[in-house]
Amino acid sequence: MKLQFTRNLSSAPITVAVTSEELAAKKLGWHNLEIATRALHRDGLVVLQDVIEHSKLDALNRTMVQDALKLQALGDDGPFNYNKGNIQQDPPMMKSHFDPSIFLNPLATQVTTSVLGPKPRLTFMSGNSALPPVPGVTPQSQPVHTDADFDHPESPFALVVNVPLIEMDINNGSTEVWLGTHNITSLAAQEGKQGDRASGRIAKHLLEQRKQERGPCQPQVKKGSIVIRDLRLWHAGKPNFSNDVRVMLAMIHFAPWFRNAMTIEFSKDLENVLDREGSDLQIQKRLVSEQTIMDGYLNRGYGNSYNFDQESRLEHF
Ligand SMILES: O=C(O)CCC(=O)C(=O)O
Ligand SMILES: [Fe+2]
Repeated sequence: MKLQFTRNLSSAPITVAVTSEELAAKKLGWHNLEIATRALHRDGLVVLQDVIEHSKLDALNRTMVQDALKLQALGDDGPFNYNKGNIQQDPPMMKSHFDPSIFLNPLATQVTTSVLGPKPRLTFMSGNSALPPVPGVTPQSQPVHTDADFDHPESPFALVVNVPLIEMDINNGSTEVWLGTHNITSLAAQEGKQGDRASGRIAKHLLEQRKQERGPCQPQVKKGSIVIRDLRLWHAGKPNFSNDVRVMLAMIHFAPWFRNAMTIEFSKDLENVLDREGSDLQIQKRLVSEQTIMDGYLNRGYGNSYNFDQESRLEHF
């Protein structure tokens, strides 16, 4: 029998109602910053609502939906994650498609900084697209997993900043999340080797046990929201039963002390924007020509082929 000192908490995430004043100031007030920070520590996830202008999301969505269909057409050779209904998909990192309120949102960075410390490292910018059903194929859920598929710190070290480009709900594959699991999980809970296509899966008996304590939820997330999730949190991509591709961008902010070595490829024409709008982050970047971006951005790996661990890790902590 496990000792229980905690009160029963909801399976549904906390949503911060960002005010128009906060939006204009590009800064949350203390009250909302407290809510977001405490939610991330307690639940491992928080939603910031009414943060991004819909027209900006629509413009990017038009491009990325077209791209998603190209990637889907690659079939077995495509960058799918766990099953073919969910693909890893980069946005084109060039000025014509880059809106800082989407990729370098100051409110998101304020919250990640509150948890991780000054100047989080931005080393990963990609997306997960839940694809509409294919005739003759039964829509599948991903196994419940953690994206931290390695021996990770027990304190917050990485936050995923998710920006869905359309409203997300049960019908179009809103991500299933298991709140609070970031605080109880470790490598011992996982199956699969780091980097494998299906790594990070949580053992079945642990899911059964956790369900009794605090079950999963597929939240409805309004368009214009940002979802910030602890990298350790148990979650699963769910089937998209709708006719619309559901694109959800994923930017990872690592703690400044966590020496993740990944770099992001950007077009040179973004250099000034990144310097100006990303000055509260350490952006680990490689500047390349626009042509190199065009040739490469739809030709990357699946999600778990990236290394979210750090260099020269402490061995005996
Ligand atoms: O697309 C989603 O909702 C989640 C995808 C995911 O968790 C993954 O591919 O690792
Ligand atoms: Fe995942």
